[in-house]
Amino acid sequence: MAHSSSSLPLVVLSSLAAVFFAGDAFAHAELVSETPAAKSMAMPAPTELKLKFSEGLELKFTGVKVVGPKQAAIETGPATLDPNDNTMLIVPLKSTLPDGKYTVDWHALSTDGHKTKGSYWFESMH
Ligand SMILES: [Cu+2]
Repeated sequence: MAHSSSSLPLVVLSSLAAVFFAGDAFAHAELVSETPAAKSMAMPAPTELKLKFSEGLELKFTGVKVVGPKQAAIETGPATLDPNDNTMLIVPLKSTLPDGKYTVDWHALSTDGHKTKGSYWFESMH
């Protein structure tokens, strides 16, 4: 009796560690690449943003918030997934971006149910 109550937590801990390895390292939707690329200068100004993830996405819980020069919120059209690739998020921009620096805050829910988020910036010149 005393043995089983003290050894159980160890079993739980080691299986949690296994889940962490398998789940975190390989299953979450991490941003793989983006267009315009992070820290790049886009010229001419982009008409859409493309974000490529490592896993399939749930569109309903995946999106971006774009902030431009002077902290202005940038209007985006409805995001879609590439019809042939559910790891590719496409976000249309509603009007030509004024020259300046843009920050893209993204959040994603992968098809395995894990949430991830991150941020990057690019510069635009038309
Ligand atoms: Cu995951």
